[in-house]
Amino acid sequence: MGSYKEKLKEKGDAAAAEVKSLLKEHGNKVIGEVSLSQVYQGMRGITGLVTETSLLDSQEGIRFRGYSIPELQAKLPKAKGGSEPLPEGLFYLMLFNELPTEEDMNEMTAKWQRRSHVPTHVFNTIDALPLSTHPMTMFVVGVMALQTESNFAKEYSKGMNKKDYWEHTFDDAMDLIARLPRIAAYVYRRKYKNNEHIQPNGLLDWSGNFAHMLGYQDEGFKELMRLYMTIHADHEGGNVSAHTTHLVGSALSDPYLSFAAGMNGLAGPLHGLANQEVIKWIFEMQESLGTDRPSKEQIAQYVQDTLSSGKVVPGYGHAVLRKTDPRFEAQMEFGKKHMPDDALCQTVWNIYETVPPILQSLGKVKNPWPNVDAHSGALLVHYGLKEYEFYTVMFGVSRALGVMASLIWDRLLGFPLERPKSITTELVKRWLKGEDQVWGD
Ligand code: HAX
Repeated sequence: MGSYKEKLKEKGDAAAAEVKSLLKEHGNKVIGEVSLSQVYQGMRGITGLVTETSLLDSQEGIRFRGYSIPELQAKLPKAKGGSEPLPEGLFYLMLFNELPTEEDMNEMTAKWQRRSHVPTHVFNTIDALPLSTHPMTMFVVGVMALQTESNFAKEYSKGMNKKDYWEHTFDDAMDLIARLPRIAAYVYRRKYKNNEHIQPNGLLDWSGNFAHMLGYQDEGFKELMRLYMTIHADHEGGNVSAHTTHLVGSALSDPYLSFAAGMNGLAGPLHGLANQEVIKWIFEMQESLGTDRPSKEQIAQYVQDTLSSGKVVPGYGHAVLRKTDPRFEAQMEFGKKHMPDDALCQTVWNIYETVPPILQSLGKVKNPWPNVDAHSGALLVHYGLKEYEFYTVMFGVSRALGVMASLIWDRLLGFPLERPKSITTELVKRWLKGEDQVWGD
């Protein structure tokens, strides 16, 4: 057993014993109440999951194993000459609940490099899709084709002991994370760069190599990728991509199947696809106004037009957050440092000043502030990555870090099949008349 596995087993056994005794003593304690509107309206605010890797506070935003984004920026190891945190370090933190040293981080980079080979049939499978296919579909199809490599599935079919689930989940998670940048870059170069592919550079870190394979050699873009891959990695367990990965994984579907399922959720416009929608919406605004520097008055009018045509303002609002997303702030800071005069970034900042009071005035939007997706596209466009349909794939590569670390922990803690109770409106009506009960047995 390699040192990572020994370390994980030790931590996993201790945590599982702690949870067991916690449940033995307090398992019957009631953790909250559920209202009928929560049942009908997306289960908002119902505490029903344990996700160890990160925790979201509605006012403060995300903390990864207790660390905020500015703390990660200060404490995680950086690339030589760089100032952004390396996602390898974040994965180490989420996995082991310990801040990595420079050496730990280098070891993670080296392990991913060694595991990064993508078999040819994956590329051939992607090639079978028409070029018009959305990049997220190509990405998910690539991940599904890679499922042939699942260690977990192979061991399960041989009759694996349930005590070993976590170990093979760990192997699949490490392989998958190592291989995703290659698949994503393949999708990008196939669709947008004439099928001219760039071989990986084994001397680069995970994000630097991703930038290189996409075809962006600028150091600034590599730094952006390190920040981007860090801040998009995890957002506790209830968001659609994380929850779906966890749910599908709870059926003991292997990590490839579970991650692909989560990615299909990320591809929804109310979730990860919002990053493409933001840039599309701004490009359409620029075109309709005939300027790349719309005034705040013009932006306000365009927002009103968007709302009156029955559409949402993409990049604004959140199911949990009630303040500006610190992931938006981190990207704004990056923009102000590296591209303060960029017309698109300035438009994003003007939208930030314009949209919240308009959404507030509607009286129904619970969070009028920007989320992570309101900013990411403008930074990518600055470096030349204008093909906005690809943006959610980049989000997906990053999200693998959080959902895979969580899946390993699900298995270390021996979490069971997820199976909440559902009801019908007919039953609700009988319950309201006192004729039946709505809770499960
Ligand atoms: N523009 C217009 N209306 C909005 C809005 C926005 N940005 N955000 C919320 N609303 C509306 C809702 O559509 C809802 O209207 P109805 O009652 O008429 O249906 C009402 O305000 C109440 O919604 P809410 O309770 O504030 O928000 P929800 O928890 O239901 O939804 C969403 C959260 C993120 C889906 C929502 O804010 C939204 O659609 N935002 C725009 C899309 C977006 O940016 N998504 C990315 C979110 C972050 C993420 O997951 N990134 O990956």
